[in-house]
Amino acid sequence: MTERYYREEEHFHSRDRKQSRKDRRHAQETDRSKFKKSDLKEEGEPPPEDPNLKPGRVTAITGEGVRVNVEGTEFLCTLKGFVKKEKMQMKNPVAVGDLVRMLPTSATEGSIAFIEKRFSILSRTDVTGKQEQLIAVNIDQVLITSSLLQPPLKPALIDRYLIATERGNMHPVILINKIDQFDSASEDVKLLYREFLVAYERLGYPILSISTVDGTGLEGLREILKNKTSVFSGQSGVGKSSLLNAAFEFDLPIGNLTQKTYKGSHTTTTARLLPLPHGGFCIDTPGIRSFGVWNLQKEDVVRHFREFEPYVHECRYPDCTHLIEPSCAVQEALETGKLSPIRFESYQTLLDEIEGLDRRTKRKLEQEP
Ligand SMILES: Nc1nc2c(ncn2[C@@H]2O[C@H](COP(=O)(O)OP(=O)(O)O)[C@@H](O)[C@H]2O)c(=O)[nH]1
Ligand SMILES: [Mg+2]
Ligand SMILES: [Zn+2]
Repeated sequence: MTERYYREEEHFHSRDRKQSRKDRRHAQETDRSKFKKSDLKEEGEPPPEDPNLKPGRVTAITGEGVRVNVEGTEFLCTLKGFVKKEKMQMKNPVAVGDLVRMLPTSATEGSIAFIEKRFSILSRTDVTGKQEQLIAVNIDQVLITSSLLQPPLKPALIDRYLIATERGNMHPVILINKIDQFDSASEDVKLLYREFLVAYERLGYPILSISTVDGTGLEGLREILKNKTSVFSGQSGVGKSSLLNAAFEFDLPIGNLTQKTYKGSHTTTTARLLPLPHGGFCIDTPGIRSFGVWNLQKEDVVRHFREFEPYVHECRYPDCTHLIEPSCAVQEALETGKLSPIRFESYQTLLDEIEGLDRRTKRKLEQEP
């Protein structure tokens, strides 16, 4: 899997982990009063009262370090040894959007001493499946971006983002880009698009059909982004960077779609927090091949399909999976057209996947001596 950006970020964090162990040891040897265990700041604790510390916001994480904006000036920072230990055990203890306190060490460099409590987190399961990987934090809304045709609309992927958005305390907005291709689309694609709109609008999700080619929806997008912090998420090639360029005249690199997969070529390699000309911030993220919701348990899935709820209550089996059981109220609702087949399929796919993961873990455990 080529996930250049995340590899770069990973490289930074693994290097930093080693460095911070070294820092801690060195500090303990030179000054016993510093870096004591009690110095580890707990989540939500007030920041250390050091007048030299400057409040800033993380704008990007690259192989070189963490970029922190302090009153308009960018500093390239490292993480100080006592940044929370548990955070160090995450895939990436610091993320784009983090509010931090940093100690300048020169006019352009510094070290992060404290990370403020986050009010929202967009994360996913990392490629190993074992750790939470932060994509961006302290954001108001996730623009779940997809395209109509190239790559094709994938409601199951949109549902995963919807779940992650809900769990991470953010508002979702669904963007369907490349709507200029509607006329040239097949009847199947047109039908799926229409069914999608009906089902998701009924659920109350805001949806914007948009095009960077003919300008459809760009004014609406600017309105949505105004004075908020937003993150653009979605498969590579759907047009996230193009949308930002078209709406705000940014100059972000755009990818070519490969003929075979219609996926982009990972032109955006680093998530970046960009100030918007009319107020607000947005984060363009690099494309990811797969998106797994972090720590999603089988029992939790149905809660995120909120329209299933009345039928779940009616269901006669308390532990019904609503997939194969006979005379299940959820399936009856599906058969009588009260529930959308798109949503049901997505529910099924998610459960199957979690089951599959479970089975794999079980098999592994059984194989272990
Ligand atoms: N037809 C059409 N193509 C678009 C539109 N927006 C972007 N593209 C194309 O989609 C490809 C991927 O765009 P890019 O912005 O790099 O996608 P990202 O990976 O999501 O950032 C490029 O070839 C763009 O020219 C659109 O509204 N309509
Ligand atoms: Mg891009
Ligand atoms: Zn049931």
